[in-house]
Amino acid sequence: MASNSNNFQHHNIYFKQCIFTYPIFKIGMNIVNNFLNAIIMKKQIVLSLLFSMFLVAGFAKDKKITFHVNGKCGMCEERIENALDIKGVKFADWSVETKMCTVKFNPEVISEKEIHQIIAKVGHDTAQCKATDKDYNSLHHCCHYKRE
Ligand SMILES: [Cu+2]
Repeated sequence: MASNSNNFQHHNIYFKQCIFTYPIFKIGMNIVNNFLNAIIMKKQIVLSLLFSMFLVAGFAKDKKITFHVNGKCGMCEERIENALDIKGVKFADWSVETKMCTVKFNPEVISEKEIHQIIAKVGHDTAQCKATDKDYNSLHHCCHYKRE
């Protein structure tokens, strides 16, 4: 009998502890859960923001233009295309036959005017920007195209 009542007392103490600690434990778990959920939500928001930024960067910005650039030979082609191998320009092609230059670029990084100036700086007159005599004269003699 004595051991039985002892057992009961033990249970009673344990039960009382449970009643006390369980709500605290539950509140604690809720806080931890909310905290973890907040972190997961934040991660999802950051990931979707990054993803939409990638989409905008990849598709919305490029502009394609085609304009006349004076020149003569394959060396001119190399010179013009190399000059446009810069930040903001995605694609550049100049044709010896047609003298037309096609450029695909990001207008937020480089302007159309700057593209014309860059080509003029290496000695080639463009539809919008004439090379200086000094820059024209420093071209290889094979490349001295007829100026308009
Ligand atoms: Cu040339």
